[in-house]
Amino acid sequence: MNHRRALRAAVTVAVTGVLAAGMTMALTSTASAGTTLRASAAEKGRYFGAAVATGKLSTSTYVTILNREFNSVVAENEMKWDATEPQQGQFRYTGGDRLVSHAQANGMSVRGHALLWHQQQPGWAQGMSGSALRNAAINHVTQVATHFRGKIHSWDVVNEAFADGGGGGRRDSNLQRTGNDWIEAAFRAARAADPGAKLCYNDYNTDGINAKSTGIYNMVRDFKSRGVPIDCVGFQSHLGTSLAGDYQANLQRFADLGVDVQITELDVMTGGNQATIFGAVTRACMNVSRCTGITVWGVRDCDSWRGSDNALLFDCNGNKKAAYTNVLNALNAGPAIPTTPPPTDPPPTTPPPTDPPPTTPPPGTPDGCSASVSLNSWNGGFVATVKVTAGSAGTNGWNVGVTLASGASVTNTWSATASGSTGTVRFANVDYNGRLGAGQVTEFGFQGTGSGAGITPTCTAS
Ligand code: G2I
Repeated sequence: MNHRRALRAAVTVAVTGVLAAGMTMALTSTASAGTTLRASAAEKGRYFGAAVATGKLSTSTYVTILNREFNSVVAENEMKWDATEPQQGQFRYTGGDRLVSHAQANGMSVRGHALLWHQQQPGWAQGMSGSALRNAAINHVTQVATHFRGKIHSWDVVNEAFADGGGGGRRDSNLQRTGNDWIEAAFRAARAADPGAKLCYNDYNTDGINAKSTGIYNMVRDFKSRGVPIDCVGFQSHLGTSLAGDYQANLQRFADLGVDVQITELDVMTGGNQATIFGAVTRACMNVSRCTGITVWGVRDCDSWRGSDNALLFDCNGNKKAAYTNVLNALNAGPAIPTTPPPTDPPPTTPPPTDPPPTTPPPGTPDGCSASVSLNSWNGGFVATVKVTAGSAGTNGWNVGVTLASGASVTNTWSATASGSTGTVRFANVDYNGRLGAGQVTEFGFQGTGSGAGITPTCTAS
């Protein structure tokens, strides 16, 4: 079904209590008897989440349900571009930080939504184009992912970039007009900024094998073949009165590409089939071992952007609906995500070498440090990720110099401090990454305008 865009705010999620065992349990379809969505999902190695409007975290009915039933949250609006960078270069994290705190206090993980999207852009970005917009967008990704670094389970790096209708191609937008590589540039910047977060592409009308989901499938396959960092695909699943027969097969074909899949914004039109569809979607996820979690787009019907559709699991008074029961039963009946079995190989029969460590460094390991760069370039800008490797003596600190092409300049830097922005620019370690043991590696990055061609870093250790 189509998106409806005028809505209401939504929900909150929280949870306390049992985050039980999950991952170590059953490898097969062992039924369990969890009595909350979060406990039942966790027993099967998965999360069950809700979209939250932080304004509702002071509403007690809402928070009670959130904390009891959910172990994952996503901000319905507060981590979007318009909310986090209302003026260019001025970042505001109040709502997002509040949600993260609530999650941490209640044993919930956080999905980040969404770094780049054609909707809900701040006014200043809506009016931009070309390399100015590309640079602003990549800077946005870098800044926001850096701010929340280490706190986000999965980021929707790019949201809704494919067109509806039969073509299976990209949606036109100001971002798309900066060049077809904008999506991969965003994923690379997000990886550099928060290497621990899973990076997802998220979209709607992808609930089955159709032209749009196939367009996305082809992009993911291409990204995997070229090493573009993508870890997961989100299927929003804003559903109507029926569910495509190949819903599960579609999830599975993406999983078979080597990415996780997640149901990210589930809600279902009210009516005779609502509870059945909620149950079927949950079963489909449980049957796909790489389907790692389900998020519903709000807590109670009255919290939903879909207004009178009554599209969620709890009624406006906070009572569980039939759909809730079907979801809970499907979680309890489903298989757990298989855990990776411990290695069964016998331990090596040759003893480890007992020679004393060499006193001279192996050839090719300089005494000081070395640096190498990987570049993510587009027409008009680039992101450089620099790997610093300590030599045989380790480092107390390091300093990396690069000479930029004429016309190029550094616009922002992470995990290092830059001196200068054009010509020869030097990057010094920050306090937490200067001290490296022999052979140890750290990374920093910077974004620039102009061409990144020919950057050859040189490293000096102290
Ligand atoms: O449209 C449903 C969802 C489709 N996928 C991406 C999601 O990010 C999207 O969420 C909705 C929110 O549920 C709405 O709450 O995104 C809408 C914006 O496109 C959100 O609506 C906005 C209203 O348009 C604004 O007028 C309002 O100020 O919510 C804002 C905060 O209540």
